[in-house]
Amino acid sequence: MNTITDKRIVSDIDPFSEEFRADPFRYYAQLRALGPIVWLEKYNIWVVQHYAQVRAVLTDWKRFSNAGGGGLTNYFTDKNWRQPSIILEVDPPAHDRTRKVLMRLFTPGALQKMRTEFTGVAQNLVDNAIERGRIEAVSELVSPFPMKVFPDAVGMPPLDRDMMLVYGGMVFGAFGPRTPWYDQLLSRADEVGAWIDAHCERTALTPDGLGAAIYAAADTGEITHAEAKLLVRSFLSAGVDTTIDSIGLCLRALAEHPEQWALLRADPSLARAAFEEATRYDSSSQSLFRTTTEAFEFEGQKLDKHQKILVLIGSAGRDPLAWDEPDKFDITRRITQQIGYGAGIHACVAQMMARLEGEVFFRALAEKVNRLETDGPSTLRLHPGLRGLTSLPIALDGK
Ligand code: OVM
Repeated sequence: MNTITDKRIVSDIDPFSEEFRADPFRYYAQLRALGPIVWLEKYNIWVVQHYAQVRAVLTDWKRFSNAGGGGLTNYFTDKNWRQPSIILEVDPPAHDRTRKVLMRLFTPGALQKMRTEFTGVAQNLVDNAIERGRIEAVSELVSPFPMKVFPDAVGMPPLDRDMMLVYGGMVFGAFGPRTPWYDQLLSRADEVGAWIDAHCERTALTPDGLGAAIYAAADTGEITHAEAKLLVRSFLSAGVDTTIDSIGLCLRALAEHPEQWALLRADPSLARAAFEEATRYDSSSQSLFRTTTEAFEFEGQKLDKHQKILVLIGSAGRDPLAWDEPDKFDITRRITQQIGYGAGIHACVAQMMARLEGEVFFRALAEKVNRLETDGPSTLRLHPGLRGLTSLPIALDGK
């Protein structure tokens, strides 16, 4: 009998259940009340839920590795459905080489060019929404934005929305447990995988986009051409659903907090801060996984080698030990410790592009829209994967 192991705090909470996903914030508070690290008996995994422990895990890549896979599947012991990501699901030194190539894409100049292009798209979408007056915002206003600006920036032809949704479901659904819903999705893995692959080929990309810039790093020998293709795949995997869902949740937060909307409408320069606050308060990426590389003690608890840790960044963003009035949506909050993009060496590599999309979208909205209200109940996606809305009816008037 191991006395350290006996200290384990056990919970039967299921973070992948529909009940949990319908209101994760209530369960986060329950988990935080239990202790700094909790054993989830349903999946035999650890979970951390406080800001300090979340940051500690994410910044200790040697002991909390990404090579075990981005989700519940443990690559140290089991095989995954798709070839592992060569940036997300590897440790240094392999990680540093691929990360460097992507980091270089987001220079101030590149972002400035994107800003100009994104702004035109956002303004058009907002104008169309105002013209209609009452819309289902997810399909008519929110998702068309990343679906247009992202492939344009990468240098891809317009993307098939249904294919992207199915692929996103597969990538992020794979971070959860095997369920009938997930198996059903995976039945299309060959077809969707081939479609994605074809879009990542150099010949499918324009010569002036981010995709071409990734292939340019292959020409200099920094990475191989096969690696370039996989990095384009990472872009396509992580870059569309995440921003659609985060912008949708931010829009809902604004529509449901009229006083916050009034602030933004009066001062559109608050758009970036509003999106930053939504990334803390309620955004698409609520959790990440790490896998232990050895046995060691963490927070007085013995962890074994190759154990999975669920890292609840969404809970860290609501931790009262780290934030004043964490459950309040306050777009004037000064955020210097954002955790919504993760932390450490794997923190979202395109976070400046994500912030830019949010800023540009909400600035266009604030500049053009006067009344913004919910127009019926919104619905959340409840199966495992990203947090996001499947519908958001809103009513809006122009200025
Ligand atoms: C990747 C990838 C896929 C999904 C998410 C992600 C949050 C990365 O294929 O590299 O980062």
